[in-house]
Amino acid sequence: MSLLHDKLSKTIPVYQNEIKNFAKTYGEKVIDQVTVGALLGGQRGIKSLLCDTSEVPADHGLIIRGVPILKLVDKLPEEVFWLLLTGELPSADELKDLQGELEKRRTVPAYVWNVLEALPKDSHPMAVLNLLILALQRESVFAKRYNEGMGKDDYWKASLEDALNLVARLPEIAAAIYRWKYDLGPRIAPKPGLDWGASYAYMMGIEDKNGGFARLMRLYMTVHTDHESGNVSAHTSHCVASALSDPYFATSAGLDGLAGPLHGLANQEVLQWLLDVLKKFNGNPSNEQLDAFARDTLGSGRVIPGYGHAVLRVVDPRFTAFMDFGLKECPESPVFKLATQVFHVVPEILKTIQKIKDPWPNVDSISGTLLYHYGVTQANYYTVLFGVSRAMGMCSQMVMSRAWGEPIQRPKSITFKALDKLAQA
Ligand code: HAX
Repeated sequence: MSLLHDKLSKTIPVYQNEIKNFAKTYGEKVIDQVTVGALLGGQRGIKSLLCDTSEVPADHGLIIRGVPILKLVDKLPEEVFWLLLTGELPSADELKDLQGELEKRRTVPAYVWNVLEALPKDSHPMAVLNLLILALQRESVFAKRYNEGMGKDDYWKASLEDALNLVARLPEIAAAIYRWKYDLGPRIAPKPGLDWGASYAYMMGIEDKNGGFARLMRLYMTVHTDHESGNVSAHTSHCVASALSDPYFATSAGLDGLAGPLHGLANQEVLQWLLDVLKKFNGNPSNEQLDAFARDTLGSGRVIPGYGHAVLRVVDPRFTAFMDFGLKECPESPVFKLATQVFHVVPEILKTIQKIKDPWPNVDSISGTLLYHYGVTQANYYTVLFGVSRAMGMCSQMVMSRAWGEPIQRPKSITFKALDKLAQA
């Protein structure tokens, strides 16, 4: 058994008991109300999900298990994975053990490559990623043990097995998608001894003389892991897993949601928007030109991608993490420079539009510019990188939900007629 499994075997029973007793004591306590506005507004802000892996206060941004994300930027993604699951950062021995587990589990079955090769090259990389995760579903330990009659107390253990196996394999799968999709040559096998993020960078085959791309990939994978449970991808995977669909089904479903332009696909949209600006002005524009370009986008009924957020009301700290990285590693990159210029111009415009609640940049407004600098110029791949990292968060949430025994989710829908009646009453 892994040290992670051992640790969770000690902490999870305490967590289970706490929640069971809490439900008994406070089951009838009202904690929120549903207004007609919230119902018609995408259930925005209704407190109706339990998530202990992370939280996102509107005025702070992402906090993972009590640690603000800007305090985690020097950590490896696998350290954050441990933190998400256990509530503590791993010791050196625990980290080594987890890395050993991931290395041991990372071999991708050959049939996955057959599925990849059979797909049309013009498939969106997110469709390919999600299909390959589904292809792996037959490996699910959760599904197998469930069919063998596993008891409820063991659900989290089987989910953890699936989580570890999936997280271990995703970098090789995602790197293979990159090389296949853009005709970059044969797959690159993992190199022993590399950490999880650096290994992903290596398998993509990007030339990385000073290690900058590996550093970016570690940061990228660290900051994208989790964002509490109400966002579309986490919420979806959470809901699917509540039916006891295994982590392969639930992760693939969640990542389908990540592939929407209002969510994770925004990073692809941002890069395209920035390249359009550079093309139109034959290089970096003046602030006045950029202002006019942004107003044109808004005037044509489109959103400015990478700006605004359903929860945040401050600059996304993940944006700050990438901004700091870019200022240190590639301050002269034209596309990165443009993203920093947009940060000075666009919020001033968005602040003047009353309906927009958050005029500030989110993570997607800048992440792609750094990838672009290192040669990952294919914007429609960016959400795959996001997804590989986010799988850690979704899987961690699933382990915790199976641990406390979350029942199948089943909110209630009502007809407009019934809503009208309730509103008039
Ligand atoms: N540009 C133009 N209009 C915007 C806007 C932006 N960046 N952000 C919000 N708005 C508009 C909304 O479209 C909405 O207009 P309508 O009422 O006409 O539909 C209005 O302002 C109110 O929206 P809001 O309450 O401020 O924001 P929402 O919670 O409804 O939506 C979104 C949050 C992130 C979807 C929104 O800000 C947006 O579309 N941003 C651009 C896309 C983007 O960057 N998405 C990534 C978000 C982060 C993420 O999930 N990453 O994975």
